[in-house]
Amino acid sequence: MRIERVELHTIGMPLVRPFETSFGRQTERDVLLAHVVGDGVDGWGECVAGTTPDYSSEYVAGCAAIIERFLVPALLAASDVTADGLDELFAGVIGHRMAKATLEAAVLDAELRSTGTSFGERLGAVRDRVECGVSVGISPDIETLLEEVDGYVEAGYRRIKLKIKPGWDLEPVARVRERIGTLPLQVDANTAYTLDHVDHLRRLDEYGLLLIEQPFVEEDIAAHALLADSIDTPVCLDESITSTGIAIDAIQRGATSIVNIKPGRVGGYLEAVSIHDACRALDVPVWCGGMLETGIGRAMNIALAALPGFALPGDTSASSRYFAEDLTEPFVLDDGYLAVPTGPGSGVTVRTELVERWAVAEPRVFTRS
Ligand code: OSB
Ligand code: MG
Repeated sequence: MRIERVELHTIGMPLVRPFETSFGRQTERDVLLAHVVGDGVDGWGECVAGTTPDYSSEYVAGCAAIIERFLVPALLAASDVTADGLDELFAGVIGHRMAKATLEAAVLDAELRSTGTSFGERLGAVRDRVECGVSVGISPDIETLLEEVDGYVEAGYRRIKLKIKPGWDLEPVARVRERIGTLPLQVDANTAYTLDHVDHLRRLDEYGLLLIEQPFVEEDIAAHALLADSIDTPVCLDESITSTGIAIDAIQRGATSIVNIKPGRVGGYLEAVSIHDACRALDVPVWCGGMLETGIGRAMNIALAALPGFALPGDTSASSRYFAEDLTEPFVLDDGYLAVPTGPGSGVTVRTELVERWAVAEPRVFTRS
């Protein structure tokens, strides 16, 4: 398609529960949205980067800068843009995968809307609904944690994930395990540990966890392989997995036996499918991570999570887990599942009045010169 116009919107969406970052608590989710228009159709994509660079080196304002200065000019200069061709079109920009993924999502959405194809059909979904888990942040105390977990169990979530860090691991895990019985449970350390903690982490083995996610820094594949050798709980990488090649390498080196796939982290949905395919060929199960997405990214993630290799419940929670009001029609949990959207593109409709109401800056508009 010929892209005529790209709009970038930055909004602040009120969260129902504050989100902890190393820069402090956030009560709003800052979201950068890309809206592309061309060939009589339009598409939306959202950026998964956070306000601050604490999950990865990317962050909202940095993504906006890369998109404005380098990626949008490339899109508007091309005579024919396809989602499949974006890798090559953006090849001059090294890294910045979350920024690239934002535009990929918008272009895919527009492309699929023009042919009446859904994300699920395009990506290769084999299910019409996906099993959902929920990610639970570090709580001020155990009682608050148990209350929050009780609410999610009551809502029907099929797997609980607890964030852990040194000083907040064995006790919360033991107490939650006791509380939820045999409901699947896993933990996510977001790089909070070092190799000095191996003996300590081994003590998690007695709680029958599905997996431990990203205990060590992103770059240290070798440390994860060492841990995987000395612990029964499967090791799963999140932050470290930024491409298909790195996924294959980490699997072959014994650093990860389950992979968390987040489309934004790997540069988009097409790369996410490629990682899924590679993992499947190596018999490694995958699951869909989350980045507090609005209904736009959530719709696309649910389509992805319906691919055959997504063997574990994802952090694909209902809209109400995050927002009192979502940017699209809300995703509502039904018996622990979310339905895969079937309409063209993402299958959801962006409520543009909310994009306006929650705007934190004037939209930036780019057109062909
Ligand atoms: O590590 O999976 C993570 C949120 C932001 C950044 C990193 C992570 C997360 C989550 C929340 O765990 C998952 C979600 O419910 O979207
Ligand atoms: Mg994680």
